Amino acid sequence: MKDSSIIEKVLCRRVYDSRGNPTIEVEVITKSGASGRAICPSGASTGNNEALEVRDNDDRYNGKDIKKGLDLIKNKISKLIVGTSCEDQSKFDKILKDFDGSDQKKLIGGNVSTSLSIANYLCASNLNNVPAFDFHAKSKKLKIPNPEIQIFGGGAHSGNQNSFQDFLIYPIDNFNYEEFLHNVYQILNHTKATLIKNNNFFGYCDEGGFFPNNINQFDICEIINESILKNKLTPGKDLGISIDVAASNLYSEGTYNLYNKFISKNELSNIFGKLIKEFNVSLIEDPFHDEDFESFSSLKVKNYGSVQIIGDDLTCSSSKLLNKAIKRNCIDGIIIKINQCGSVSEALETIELAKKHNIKTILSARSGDTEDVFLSHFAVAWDVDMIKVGSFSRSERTSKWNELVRIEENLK
Ligand code: 2PG
Ligand code: MG
Repeated sequence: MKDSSIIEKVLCRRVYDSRGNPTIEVEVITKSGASGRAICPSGASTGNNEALEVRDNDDRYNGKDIKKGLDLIKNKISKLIVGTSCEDQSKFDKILKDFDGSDQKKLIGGNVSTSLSIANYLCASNLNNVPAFDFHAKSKKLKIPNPEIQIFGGGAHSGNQNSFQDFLIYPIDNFNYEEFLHNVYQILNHTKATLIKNNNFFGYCDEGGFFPNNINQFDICEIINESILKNKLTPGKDLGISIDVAASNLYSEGTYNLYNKFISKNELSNIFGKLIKEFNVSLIEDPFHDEDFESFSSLKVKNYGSVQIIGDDLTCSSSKLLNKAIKRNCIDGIIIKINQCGSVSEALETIELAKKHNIKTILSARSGDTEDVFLSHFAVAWDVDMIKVGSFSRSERTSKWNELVRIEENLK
């Protein structure tokens, strides 16, 4: 172990996410003065099996304060970490995992372990003077992953409206990043003009996409398709529409509440069929609630054309759940959120398993995110297929798109 890599100090503090909720920032500092800093993001539509957040549940910040987490880091965890090498990420993450001892980071919280784990990873990359996008890179030919960008929000990101959660666009094939961003800009602005013309512009959801007021999934996709066409591109050929149903939020006791109408999983499945056949939807994330592996699998088998089924709440970035989904032939792709599993090592394990089985990997931000840009770096270094960070507005989103602009300059 290099002496310079030995961790000397761990600092932590309360900072705030894009919803103004308190969250944890950690700094890991080595003897030689190298450091790494990371802020943990936070989800609103969380999967049942994801790592739990440690929150104070007292009268500050509506119970959402994270002082307990900060105390844990200061009084217990830093003692276990100081003196180890920041270059041994698996050992670092194992210390956290063993200290916690549960499946869902019940004791230390996914928010504590994620901020520590990422800060350590960035510390090692800084120590080695290698930018994070190139640190332990998984491919010799680094590239910008295929971006999916949100146009409309909904669901838990719109005050728990009973609608689908995300409507996004992505380039179907080879793409030029700058050109794609320009197209997104045009499409967003055309969409906004349409909403204003129809007296239906009601602001934005948590991730910066338009708020869907009295328009259903078909209306929304129609507006997006029109905006794509207006921009002289062909929906389904140049740009695809991807949706995140986040169906667990709509589900209760055997039915799905879509715009206050209670429908069965078969009726929901028929809606997907129509969206795929008539509205150019080609990626569907979490079409059913997160315990219903069977319906994921039958939708995948039915296929309705060439749609790809993506697991998010279903798989919670866990290699165990991914294995289950692979065995049952449930998904074509998986969302990876580091704080769903709680560490870099666990996220990487899931990504590797997905790649081995030809499952598309999509690295994703959370709806409560921050100015931090590690995600853009990891998406390139870990050679994932796609990146999803929300809309093309709000700085916690554009910070990541902008960082990819900077990274791209270094890939040429
Ligand atoms: C999702 C994410 C991001 P949240 O479900 O994919 O859109 O939302 O962070 O609220 O889980
Ligand atoms: Mg999702």
